[in-house]
Amino acid sequence: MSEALANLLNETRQFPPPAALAAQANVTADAYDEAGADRLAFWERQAGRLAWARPWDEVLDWSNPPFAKWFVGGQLNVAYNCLDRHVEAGNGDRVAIHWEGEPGDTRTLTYADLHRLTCQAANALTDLGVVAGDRVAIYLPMIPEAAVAMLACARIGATHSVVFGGFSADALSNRISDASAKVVITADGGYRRGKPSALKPTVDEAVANCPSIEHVLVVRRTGEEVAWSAKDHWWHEAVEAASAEHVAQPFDAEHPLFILYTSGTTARPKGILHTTGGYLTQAAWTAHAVFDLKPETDVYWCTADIGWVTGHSYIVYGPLANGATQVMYEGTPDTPHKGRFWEIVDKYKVSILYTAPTLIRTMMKWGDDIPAGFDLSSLRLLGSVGEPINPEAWMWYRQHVGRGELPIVDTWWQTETGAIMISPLPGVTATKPGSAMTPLPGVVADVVDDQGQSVPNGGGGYLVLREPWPSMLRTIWGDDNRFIETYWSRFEGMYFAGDGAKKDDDGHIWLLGRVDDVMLVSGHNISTTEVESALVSHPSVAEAAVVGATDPTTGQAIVAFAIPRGTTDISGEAGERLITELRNHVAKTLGPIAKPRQIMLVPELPKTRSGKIMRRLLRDVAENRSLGDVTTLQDSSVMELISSGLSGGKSDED
Ligand code: 6R9
Repeated sequence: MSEALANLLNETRQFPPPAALAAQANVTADAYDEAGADRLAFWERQAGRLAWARPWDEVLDWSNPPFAKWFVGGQLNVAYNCLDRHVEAGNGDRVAIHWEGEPGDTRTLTYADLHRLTCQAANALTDLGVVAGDRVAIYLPMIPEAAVAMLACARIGATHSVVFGGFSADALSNRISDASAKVVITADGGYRRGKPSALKPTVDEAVANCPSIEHVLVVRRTGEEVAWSAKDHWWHEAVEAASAEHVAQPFDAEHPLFILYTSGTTARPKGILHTTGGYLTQAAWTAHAVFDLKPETDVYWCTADIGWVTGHSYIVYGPLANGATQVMYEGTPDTPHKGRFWEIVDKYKVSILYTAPTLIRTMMKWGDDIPAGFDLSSLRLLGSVGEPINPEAWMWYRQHVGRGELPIVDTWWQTETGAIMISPLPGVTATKPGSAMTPLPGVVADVVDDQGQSVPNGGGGYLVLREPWPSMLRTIWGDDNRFIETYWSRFEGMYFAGDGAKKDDDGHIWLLGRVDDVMLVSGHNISTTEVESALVSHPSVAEAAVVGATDPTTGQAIVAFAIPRGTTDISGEAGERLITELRNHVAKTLGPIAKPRQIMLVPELPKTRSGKIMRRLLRDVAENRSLGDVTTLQDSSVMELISSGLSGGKSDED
């Protein structure tokens, strides 16, 4: 039988947790034993970290798989857990959000401030006729009102659907219609790359096609002129006029908390539905365990957009449920200069930084001297999410951001899983650069072959989850059949995540990219991640993407796109030489089977808003080129080809 996925990359470096962190860690190795002995009792204890208005009767009802019910019969209010209980405990003066606008304006919101604003927004939404069970769309820039809007919905039991501020009117109206949202919360605009970037016109265009929308609440952020209709209300007028008194009602543990759309590779977006008790339990516990959050002393910063699941679980619900202090930043990392992120770390004395591999590789490309120009000594823990992190990017992160000593947690999870599933525990795990290591306590993951059989150590295949988990998606909004088809049909009784993975000789898990992207070269299934990591391990490469392109001899051939590091000379013959060297470097690192047929040196790669490389577009480019044309040096026509498929940079893909 053929192997499901080849295991080519061999990485032997390993870093134990710093002794001081391990000695004080929130979670120790005992957690694995406890969860191993009784998984449901383990999750029950983590649910106990929250405040419940009514305790549950049963931890898990799995009598009708794949439709799970967690903490059956329990009742709680998510906003109460994220705000009121911290204020009641005497921590109202603690900073919840240090907000930094892109132009440099700032706001500081304590837990008492956030609580007051959320109560007012809850009253304002109620005044507009929003009741528990209604859907509210949120289309906002990275401003505190985004968190307030989400919490206000949660507070009154309305289900929010946050849509990326970069999406088109079409994408927005499809999502509003699919969920029949009653209200949309937006802003006049936000700041991006030094300029105001309008949002309201996109909403106006979308709402014109959405009869379900009764009201539009508009936050004033940029002060730019906006068109106005009878449905529109200024946020500041509605919210500021509303009472700050609001008693949070408890909702059932399985009450719908939010819908978040992911489109994957096929057309119609899927509305991933998350509910209340299980979601908050796992979001809160993982923030506590994986980031080792100490609410009294840490300053935490997750650089994700709030429209990505990472922003939901690790800006809003996880950190706030723990009473943490965090930084929220509106803008891009290179505005007004390429050191903006490090300046923010320095300014707010950030101690925990959670970001994406795409950003780390971008920082690598910009050069080591940029982080070196700032005081990053407040940092004590680094995290990564969104894509496999190549070993070289991991090492760069540790070296140039983490002073060569900080632990890195590479966290694997998905919109569908709701919270982190596979990750090191920072005080326990000896990490390997590029590996997400082991499933968290209470999570049962495996790598299986085509037949659904567990692969032995050293083998590659499909990443699956064998047991339900509290923050799992409950269904696809309005389409239970698609939920079953998409996630539970490939392997009997298992959730299939869509990712390829391997177990190394110690049984540690390495993510190998989406199985849709796997390349079939002369009968071997080769992962994009391993070839990309081999390319990035060359000192002249900052970032790489590879795709399989149809090839008359090998079935598919590997075509690579590489972004050179900082000062690399890629003109004329130097470029030709570099390409030859890179092809040989990959062959030497992974074996001749993985040698790219063709490498193009490019200045940029097409990415989604959450930083994932859109290999589909690169495949189009790769397959349209004539075979003889092997070397293209910073050929702008390559990028024109790529960008012509991107419809003005507003990608509707995540
Ligand atoms: C949280 C998030 C999910 C997909 C997932 C996988 C990729 C995320 C990763 C990772 C390797 C990691 N992914 N984290 N791959 N290592 N640490 O990203 O959710 O936007 O739904 O994407 O992202 O392919 O299946 P989402």
